[in-house]
Amino acid sequence: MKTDYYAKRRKRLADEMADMSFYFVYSGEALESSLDETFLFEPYRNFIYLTGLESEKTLLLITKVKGKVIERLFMHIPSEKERRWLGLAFDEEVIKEKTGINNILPLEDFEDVISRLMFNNDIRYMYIDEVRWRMSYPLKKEGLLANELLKTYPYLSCHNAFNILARMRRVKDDLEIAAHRKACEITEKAVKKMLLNMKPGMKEYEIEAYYDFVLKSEGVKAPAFTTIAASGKNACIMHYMDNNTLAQDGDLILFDLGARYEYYCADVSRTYPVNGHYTKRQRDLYNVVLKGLDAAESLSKVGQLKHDLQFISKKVMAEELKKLGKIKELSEIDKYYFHGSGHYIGLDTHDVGDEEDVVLETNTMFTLEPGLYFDDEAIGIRIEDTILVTKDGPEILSEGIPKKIEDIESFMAKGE
Ligand SMILES: [Mn+2]
Repeated sequence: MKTDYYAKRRKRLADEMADMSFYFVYSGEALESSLDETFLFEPYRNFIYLTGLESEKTLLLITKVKGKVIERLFMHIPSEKERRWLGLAFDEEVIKEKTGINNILPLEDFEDVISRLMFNNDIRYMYIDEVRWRMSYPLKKEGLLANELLKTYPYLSCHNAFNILARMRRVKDDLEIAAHRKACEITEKAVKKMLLNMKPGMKEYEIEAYYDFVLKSEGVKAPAFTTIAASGKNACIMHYMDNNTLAQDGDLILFDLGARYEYYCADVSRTYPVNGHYTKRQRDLYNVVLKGLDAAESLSKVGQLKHDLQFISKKVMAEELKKLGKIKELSEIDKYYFHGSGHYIGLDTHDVGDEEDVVLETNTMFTLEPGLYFDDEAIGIRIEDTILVTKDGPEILSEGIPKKIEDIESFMAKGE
């Protein structure tokens, strides 16, 4: 049962908590976009990881007192008006069943529960859970609450549990792997739809629309990240997202995209010929990148230093470019290859858990994405796969998305 996975994750967290402590995490709220509109609500990923719940304005509190662990959810109970206008539902039994948490309380009760907890017990540690990408970002609910609690209980010792969760999230359980597979399957279906409909003279966004259509049809509310559809020289701009240029006959087009399923992200890049056929030159350069990717993928095994995989791709690509006469010295590859290759993937596209000197473990998932960018030839090529490390070696979850030149050309020849 799904619920068991969430319960197990919470237990692992509680096991890492010191005795006489409490932990809390907030689900978040939809952010204002303009006037009365809000952005799509994105639950805080550690919250959804521990509960499976997508509800806004919800706090999970885990207390550990004399070894006894109690879990509580504090939820915003929708008013009549909210039920009418937003259809916000609140069914305690459904929430209990979904999360495996039996104590469901109104959000306003959080203060009372903490007051009693602090008064009745010698609580020493407070764990908050706050993701902090930049020091300058405003404090989130967890940080604000922690500041308030520290003013009231200055003898509490406060810790951020974010990295405990990050290490947990690095190794995926079966529920997560299944969701990832699904995200990759949808991505595959969507890319194939695009390939069968792409023609010279279409705008990049027209091509992208075929991909979006499949995502929507599969119930994907939002992709894992903004799609890059970059034809010709646009492919040499790393984060080109305008996608409004005419894709010309003879151009290559670079896609970097991924569907999201139950918040699990796929991340795949492919570089295809707009007209269905690579020129000799495009073919040669494409195969340089593909060889770079293959070399790193074949070494994606348990115990491999993850950070080193990018250098393996780079070395192979440099040798191949030298063979083609594009460079004379191997070091000249830096002119054409200048980004890192690969990141963990999970509830976030660039997922957590990427510490120094970390080696690949069974059930870790990551991407490899070598690329070469030739401004002088208006050619940018990146090929990226989503990879699962199994005990028997790498499993490429995006393998079904055409990647070899002969497969691409024969697939595109089918047309729709
Ligand atoms: Mn990526």
